Amino acid sequence: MKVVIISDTHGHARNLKAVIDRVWPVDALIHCGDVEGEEDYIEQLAGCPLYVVAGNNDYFSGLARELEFVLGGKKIFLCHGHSYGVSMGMERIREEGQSRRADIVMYGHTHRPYLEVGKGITVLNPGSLAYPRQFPRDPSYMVMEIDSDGETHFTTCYLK
Ligand SMILES: [Mn+2]
Repeated sequence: MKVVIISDTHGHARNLKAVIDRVWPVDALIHCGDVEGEEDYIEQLAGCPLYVVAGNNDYFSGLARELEFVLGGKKIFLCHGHSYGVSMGMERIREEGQSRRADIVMYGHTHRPYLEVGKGITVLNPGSLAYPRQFPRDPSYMVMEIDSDGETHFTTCYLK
């Protein structure tokens, strides 16, 4: 199973076309929030199941703030992360994921890719496809592959 994770497109999801050219077909697309009204456009473009949550800039959106779901036997906790102080550190969001017995926590908000593969839990942020803040400022996304043994592999990818 192959899944692409993106975040913080802020109404400028056009970079998703380049990701689709590179990575598709995939089994699902996950968006960690700050989608700014483009969820239908993104879902049509992707042509696969879309899991998306509201970010702090999705004021009037009817999207869920947090989601829990299972993909490839892995329990995923998806949220934008601003409610768990992710700009200050990963402690609170990691603890929240542990209390929910999640295998993988996915968040956004910081516009910086982050990947922490722990023994019990993995915490990740794909960065922003529209407004990257890490150096160098290349738009980023992540690919998650779950193999037939149930092992997960994560790759952070950049558009240059
Ligand atoms: Mn944002």
